[in-house]
Amino acid sequence: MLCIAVMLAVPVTGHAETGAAGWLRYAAIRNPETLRRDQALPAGVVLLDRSPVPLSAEQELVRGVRSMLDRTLRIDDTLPEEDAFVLGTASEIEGALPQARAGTLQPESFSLSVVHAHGHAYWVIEGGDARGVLYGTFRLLAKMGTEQDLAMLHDSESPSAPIRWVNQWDNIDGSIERGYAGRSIFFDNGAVREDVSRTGEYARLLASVGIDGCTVNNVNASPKMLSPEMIGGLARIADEFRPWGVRLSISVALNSPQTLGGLSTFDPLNPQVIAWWQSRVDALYAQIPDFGGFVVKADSEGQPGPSQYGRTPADAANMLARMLKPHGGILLYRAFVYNHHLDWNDMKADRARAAYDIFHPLDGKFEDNVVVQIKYGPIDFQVREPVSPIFAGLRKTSEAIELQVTQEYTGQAHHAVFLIPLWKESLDFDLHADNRSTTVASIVEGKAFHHALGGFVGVANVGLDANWMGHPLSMANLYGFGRLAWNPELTSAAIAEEWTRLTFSNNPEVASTVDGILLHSWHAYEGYTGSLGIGTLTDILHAHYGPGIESAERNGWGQWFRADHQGVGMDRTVATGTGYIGQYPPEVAKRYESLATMPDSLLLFFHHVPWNYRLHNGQTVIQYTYNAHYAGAEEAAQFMTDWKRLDGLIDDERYQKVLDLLIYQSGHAVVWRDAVCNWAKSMSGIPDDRGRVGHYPDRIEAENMKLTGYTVVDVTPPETASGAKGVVCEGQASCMAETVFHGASGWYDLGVEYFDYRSGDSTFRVFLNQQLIGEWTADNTLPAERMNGDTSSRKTLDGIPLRTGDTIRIEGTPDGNEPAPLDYIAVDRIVSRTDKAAGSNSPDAAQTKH
Ligand code: GCW
Repeated sequence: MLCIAVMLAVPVTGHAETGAAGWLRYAAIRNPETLRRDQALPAGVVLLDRSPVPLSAEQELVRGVRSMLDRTLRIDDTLPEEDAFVLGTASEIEGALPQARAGTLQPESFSLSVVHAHGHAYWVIEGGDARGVLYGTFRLLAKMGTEQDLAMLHDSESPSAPIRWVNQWDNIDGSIERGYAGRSIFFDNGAVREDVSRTGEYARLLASVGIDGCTVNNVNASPKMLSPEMIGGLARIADEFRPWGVRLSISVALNSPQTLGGLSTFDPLNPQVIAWWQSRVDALYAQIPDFGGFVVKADSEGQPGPSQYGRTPADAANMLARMLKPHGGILLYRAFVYNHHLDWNDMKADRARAAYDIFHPLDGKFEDNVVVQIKYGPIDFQVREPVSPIFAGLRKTSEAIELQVTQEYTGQAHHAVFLIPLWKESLDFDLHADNRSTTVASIVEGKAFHHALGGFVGVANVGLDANWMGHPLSMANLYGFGRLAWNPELTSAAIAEEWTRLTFSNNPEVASTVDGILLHSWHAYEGYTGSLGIGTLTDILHAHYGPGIESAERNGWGQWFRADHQGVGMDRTVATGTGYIGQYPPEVAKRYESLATMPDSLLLFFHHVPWNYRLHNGQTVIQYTYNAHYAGAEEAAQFMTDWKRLDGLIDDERYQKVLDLLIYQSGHAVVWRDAVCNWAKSMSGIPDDRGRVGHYPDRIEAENMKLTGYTVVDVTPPETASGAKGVVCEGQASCMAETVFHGASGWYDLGVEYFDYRSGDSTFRVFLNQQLIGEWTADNTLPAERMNGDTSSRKTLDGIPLRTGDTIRIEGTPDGNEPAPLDYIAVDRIVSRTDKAAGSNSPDAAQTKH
């Protein structure tokens, strides 16, 4: 209790942090009790192996202790005659301090213990190999950073699986596909960038959570990745990675022998093609002896593949795997192979079936260093999907789960969405193969079916922005990915807590506030985007960001939910639908086939039902849709309010950055809510029984205001603007929209809904009668150049005293192609302010106070 009180009394203000340090901030420990306890820690460190990876461990320990405890550890070569940290692999510990040996340690594992010998205490970090020493050291530092009692040090950990990799979707021109934090840390202008120092910092972050591999370029790969110049550049990145035990790998395009090598074919069974690949593999290993291997996306979304020559994925994978094998390299072949020209009119067509249909017949035909890399769900990183049935469909083939750390379909670093609970649902899901327990985690760990390899791949897409991922809270996903890959048994709450303490503060108020936001965020996002398993409902043809509901229907991409006036949902049953459910092992298939046992959360993924179908939770599909979207938007608004509790308790820079993002998110959540609810209402013809949808008494539509210079335009899709219309200022220096306030006098929050294109920085000024009460610039980087669900944004002016008859005027000044577009203003009466509690909600009363 005492320590909590002391900590709360020391606010951290004024001090700015960019987020570049991630969770490796090693913040100074202030809690006097912890400091007193940590007095007992030794003053020196001995490293028994001076190879690069353990050397990083030693330096990291010195750096962390210096930063957290304000002390410099003395470095010794041999065991000193005093207490010390002792770092080494099993055989070295055996030689120097046999009494400390932990028993058999697998590669990459570690054991932490305090051993008393020769009258001294030794804090031993023993690794199964060099990486194990590094991972153990980072674990020890995390324990120190979260103020655990190190005197009790006793921990022994092994990674769940050998493959714990990140993929980066970086293009060689320096852009990043689905990256939301600036340009590539690896490439620029067609080559590896001159300054690759950020890549070493990235590897350090990765190693600190046990990630041991990084694929540096987009799975939509450029053949130029295999040119001699590029290989030289890759070797420079590998040099940065190596001290952190991170192996470099690349994605390759299967047509490289043709486009880069000048051959007439890229048939994987052609001898010349094979010889060409061999020459490239030799060149890679000559310069990068610890090269990790290749990732292959083929026959998918326009990428070249073996099907062009009537060959199978196994033919292509094995050809490459055989060359990598003598070097210890592996070949990851992505199961994300599907036809994106499906026939909408064919009620049996189903994209979800593709991975199983293609890969199940190939089971047992792959080399043992091939791993099939499988997205968690059968479609594409949606806000909720069932697990892919192919996880249970490969008994003799190693598998890895692909998770998307970068928030493509989940808010693109503009929305806070902590993805660990989503991933946990997939990993914990029991597929009941062979009528026994086979969770997805146990399958990818290689345990369930005794696979040689297996593991976890996270599509990370960090960029050059100082804070790596754009949204400070997004880093929790990278941290959590590493932690889960290391140990999928960890709970979401434990991961959130650890990350928050290391990233922000050990202050319990900070920890509980941030954890609360993180742990509710996925559910909130699902609530206001796509509930009941319908899919994310974003514009799937463009940015994959804001609402764009109908974009998923009536085209070849197969992200259908088949909504019409009668009902909604994809019938994937065996009885009447696409038969997809039959790809699951019988126990799971039985549960999904029957509406009686179908979980509500995935209903529309598996079944087509009437809009008024009643869920297990008692609500109809349509009413639940309305309720979930309103509840989700309310939760998002609550995050903003909760975050304000941290003012003064964390550094100003990150406090303000997250606050601005949460304010934006709460506005965009309303855009989502309204778009989906209005669409669902017009589709179903069934009104909201709580009267909210389509009735906005507090809104004044821009198109109904008195306009000077502004013109009214239709917005498409219509549900992405209130009243389906907005106003634009075109061919004018500036324009005005004006209205007279007819409501009751009182305190109000004034929300201005406008559109903020990717380019152009329009400015807006709001006047109450003649008084300027707010102004801002629309300079956010949102992914569209027009009025739609991607660009719709809200600015809220809090606490405005309005009187009946007041004039509210907005002046918009366009910039570039952005015509200062407006949608509406929302005039929300404040009911919970202290003025109200004091018995007055009159602006007259409030004004006399000044
Ligand atoms: O989610 C989709 C993305 C594509 C991506 C593809 C894939 C790299 O929209 O940008 O391409 O998946 O995973 O291959």
